[in-house]
Amino acid sequence: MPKGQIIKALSGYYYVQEDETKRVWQCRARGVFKKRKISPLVGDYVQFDPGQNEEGTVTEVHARKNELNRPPVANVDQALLVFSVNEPAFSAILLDKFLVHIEQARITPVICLTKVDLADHPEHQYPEIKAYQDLGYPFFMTSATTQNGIEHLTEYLSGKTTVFAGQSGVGKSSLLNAIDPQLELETREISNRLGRGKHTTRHVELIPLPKGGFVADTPGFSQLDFTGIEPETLTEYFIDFEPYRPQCKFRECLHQKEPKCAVKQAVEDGHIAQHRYQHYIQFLEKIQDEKYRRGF
Ligand SMILES: Nc1nc2c(ncn2[C@@H]2O[C@H](COP(=O)(O)OP(=O)(O)OP(=O)(O)O)[C@@H](O)[C@H]2O)c(=O)[nH]1
Ligand SMILES: [Mg+2]
Ligand SMILES: [Zn+2]
Repeated sequence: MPKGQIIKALSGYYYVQEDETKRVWQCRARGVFKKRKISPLVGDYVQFDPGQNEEGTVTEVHARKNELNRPPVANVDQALLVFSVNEPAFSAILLDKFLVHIEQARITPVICLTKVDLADHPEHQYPEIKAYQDLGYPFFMTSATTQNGIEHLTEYLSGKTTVFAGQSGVGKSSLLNAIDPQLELETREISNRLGRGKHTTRHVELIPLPKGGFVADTPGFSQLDFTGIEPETLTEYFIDFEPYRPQCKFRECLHQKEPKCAVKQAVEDGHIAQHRYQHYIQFLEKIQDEKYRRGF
């Protein structure tokens, strides 16, 4: 059986790129996957039976390095969290939710602030932005309109598999078109002309980059929950708490009401941004509430 990678999923079909020939085969998934509750994802390495009549079958999904449900994709090296300065307005709480979500999946986050042409000084308009520049994750500022920062970002993405994630309309597809104009991905202007609704991109697809590597363009979304996160593990997803956590008096410190908490001290001393800590507490309370309602 030939081997390949799923590069697109659309209307019940999986498009598998064969390793050897690079040819793309249109496949269905075998019924056994449904029984075993496995649903193949874009990015999956698979075995497939090319079949007859141009329709193949995915027969086996190989073990994944990592996987995300939102957006649905597997085996990625990093996630580019795309946020626009304006239209839609920058949201620090949404960015923190995305960071937790990506960290939980053990994928490296990269932050990208787009549409910088729409603000004279993004950091003045949204003072929280400064905290993300200093957080320790790679950070980019770009504009698809002026090409600002595109070259730098393109270099950074080369040779890796990167998933683009962010709300609808922040400019994910526009950014990809700026990176490789030959892609001609559909963006909102084009979809308006075609009279389409809210989400311009409607499926997940792995797109090869000119200098190697892939990017996954995805439909935008903003609803994320904290499924699978325990109150005690949330702290691990806040990179800026890391240097202080070991100094908390209690080993299982939630940095909430405990005395002698080094994280709370670091917030007070200005080493951790206030808003980051506030979001942590909001998320923690939400997780605790859920747990309480589930009856522990
Ligand atoms: N001013 C400005 N507008 C931009 C920029 N990038 C994208 N836009 C506009 O923002 C709108 C949305 O862009 P898209 O690229 O379709 O956004 P998307 O994130 O792919 O949206 P979905 O596919 O719905 O998730 C379009 O009208 C773009 O022209 C930019 O750098 N500057
Ligand atoms: Mg899009
Ligand atoms: Zn603490």
